[in-house]
Amino acid sequence: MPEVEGGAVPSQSKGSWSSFLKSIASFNGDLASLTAPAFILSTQSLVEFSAYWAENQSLFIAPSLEKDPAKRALLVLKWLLNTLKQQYCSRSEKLGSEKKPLNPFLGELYLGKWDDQFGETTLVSEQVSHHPPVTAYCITNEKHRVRLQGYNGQKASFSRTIHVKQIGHALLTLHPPGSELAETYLITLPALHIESLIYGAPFVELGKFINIVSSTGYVAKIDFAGKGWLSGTKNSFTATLWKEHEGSEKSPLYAATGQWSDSFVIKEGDAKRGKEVLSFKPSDIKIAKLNVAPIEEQDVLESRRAWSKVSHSIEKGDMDAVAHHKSRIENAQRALRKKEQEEKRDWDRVFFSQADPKDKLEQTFAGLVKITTSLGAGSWEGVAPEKTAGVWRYDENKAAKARKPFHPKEGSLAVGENPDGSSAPISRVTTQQSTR
Ligand code: HC3
Repeated sequence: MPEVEGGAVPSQSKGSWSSFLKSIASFNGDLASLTAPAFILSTQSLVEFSAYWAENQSLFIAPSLEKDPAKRALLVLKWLLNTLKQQYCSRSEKLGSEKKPLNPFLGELYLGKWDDQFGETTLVSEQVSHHPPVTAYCITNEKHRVRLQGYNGQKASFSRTIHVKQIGHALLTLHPPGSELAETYLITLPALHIESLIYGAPFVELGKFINIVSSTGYVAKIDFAGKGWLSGTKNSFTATLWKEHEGSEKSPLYAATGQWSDSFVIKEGDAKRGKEVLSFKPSDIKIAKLNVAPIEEQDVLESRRAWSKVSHSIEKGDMDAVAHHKSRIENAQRALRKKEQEEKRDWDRVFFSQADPKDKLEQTFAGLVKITTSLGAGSWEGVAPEKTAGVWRYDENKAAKARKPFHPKEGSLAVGENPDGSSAPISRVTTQQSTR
């Protein structure tokens, strides 16, 4: 990668890249408001990112096959460490840099399944809030009784580069072999910042920590110390796993060190003296892409169908058409919000609802939150309902009733399409060579 200011920026885009850099120095923290140059726009919406959690199917299922609770907790840690490469650097590896994803509209859906030797695993990802932007997801394998659900929003700031705090959390629920008792793992989300912005080839580096706290009493902490921080090695981390009241971060059962994007080792006991039990390379793991319905079979609210015209225009580099098709969706969304306000009602989420404090899961969750907070994660914003428009959970009752068309009355209106599938008339918008 050229280590020259703007060195990776196509020559015709140098001007727009430096204007973009100037604009982010004073942006308001709302990532959606960033207007990025054409070459850095992605055709993928943020609702699609939920799939990264389970593309390593064998590792996602593995904990539910393990009888020993300590080893199960270790397998959860191994799975999670492995998801990081997919979540945070698979795009820049594939595309040469981290592009700016499409901002999901309220009600946008990304649905699909993995079907393999582990049976069927389904993904439901839904944009449950637009202001602030929040995506909720639920990934379920019925055969092995594993479910991951969670939601996340982002809060950004600028100081030398873009820093992003993630607000929200994930909950993994599984049933150990032969047991009817569910166990739950609360997973916190790491902070991140963008590296190499100045050179025009942005990529993600993780910061702060992730905690995994289990209802079985096992606790793991992953500390990130990427390039430019403590160790100077890109994507580096140290992790420890211990049992509450029996061990501690300083005297763990297992410790892992390495680079989450490259390779790491897991040792019994502490990282310095312990015996190696496993060495691991995320790139050796088979990645299974999610099967998504062909666009013509998708609902109007499904991401790839809704954004298809925008995505084609980005691929063709036709920025006028990008702006035109984006504003069709944005205008339709504005009109719908206005209508809802007038009629004093809210958009119906198809798969998610607000958490019900009376639920068993919420009681377990409250206990896990206490442990997380006691670990010194004082500034943790994993539960900040005012910043994520609530605490979002998968709603089995809603999901059982969900059928296409998901919003028979307003689905087409929501994306600016006529009910017959044609585009609603809209005045053509022309812009400069950059768009949100
Ligand atoms: C910050 C980010 C959008 C958010 C992305 C999140 C946090 C979304 C949830 C996933 O589970 C994990 C994840 C991975 C990457 C995060 C993106 C990286 C860059 C993107 C910014 C909005 C783009 C900034 C623009 C530019 C041009 C620098 O890439």
